Amino acid sequence: MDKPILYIFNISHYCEKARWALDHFGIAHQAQHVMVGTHRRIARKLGARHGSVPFLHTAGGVVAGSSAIIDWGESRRAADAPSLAGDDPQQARAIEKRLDDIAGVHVRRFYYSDALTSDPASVRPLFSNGLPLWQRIAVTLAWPKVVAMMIKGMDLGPAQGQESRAILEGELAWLDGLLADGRPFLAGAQFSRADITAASLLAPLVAPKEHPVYASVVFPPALATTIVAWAQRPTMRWVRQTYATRRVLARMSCGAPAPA
Ligand SMILES: N[C@@H](CCC(=O)N[C@@H](CS)C(=O)NCC(=O)O)C(=O)O
Repeated sequence: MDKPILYIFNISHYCEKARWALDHFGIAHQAQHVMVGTHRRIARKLGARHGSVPFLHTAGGVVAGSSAIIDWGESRRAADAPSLAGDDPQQARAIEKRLDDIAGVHVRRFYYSDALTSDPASVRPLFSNGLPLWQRIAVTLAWPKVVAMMIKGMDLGPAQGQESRAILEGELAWLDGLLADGRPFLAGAQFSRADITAASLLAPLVAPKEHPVYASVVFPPALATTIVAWAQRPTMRWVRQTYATRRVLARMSCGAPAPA
């Protein structure tokens, strides 16, 4: 195989985390936007133990999950690409895990609770852009079913959206607290996997212009209002700054920007 294939949903912030890490490591890869509904079958066929995106098809097998993809990339990074382990690897992993388990889940639930109940059609292009024509048609035809499954599967709705927003307030207060001493990185003195995780998973609340997808997304009303209300929080400033300084460089180092 020529290059590893990273299977993604363009909209997914966990996929952005994996894509950013591979770019940072200077590992050439093909980002393959996969049709919702087929992703689990493809993952199973490749031998993944679970079917969520992102998963990476490599010559040596499949690597599933953003965290495992970072681990895989660590030992294959380009000679001039710095490690993402951080100078306090335990702390970097602990921060990453908390972000994966809480902020990542609730950013997604907050966004979809608003978008899929107020204007589901606005989300569809994010799942169909970049797919071959027949798959775009299939996504369009299946969209009402997909929306119903997402609402059930992620427990979405106005009250749930507000609950997720409140949980995010707590997580942002924690991150604002970490950043209060003016540190440039979340864990120790080096840019690490904790930073890529925080910036990617919070990017839907910031829409940084360097993001390969969100810069052109129209956000639903509650999210748009929240983006403005939270824009000057230390964490959001930090996400913008991290994208501006680190994401562009990472994409250049890989030499092949991911498709939007
Ligand atoms: N902790 C996982 C989370 C992955 C995840 O939740 N992926 C979502 C997209 S944001 C997904 O594939 N959902 C559809 C599914 O699980 O079938 C990671 O970091 O990779």
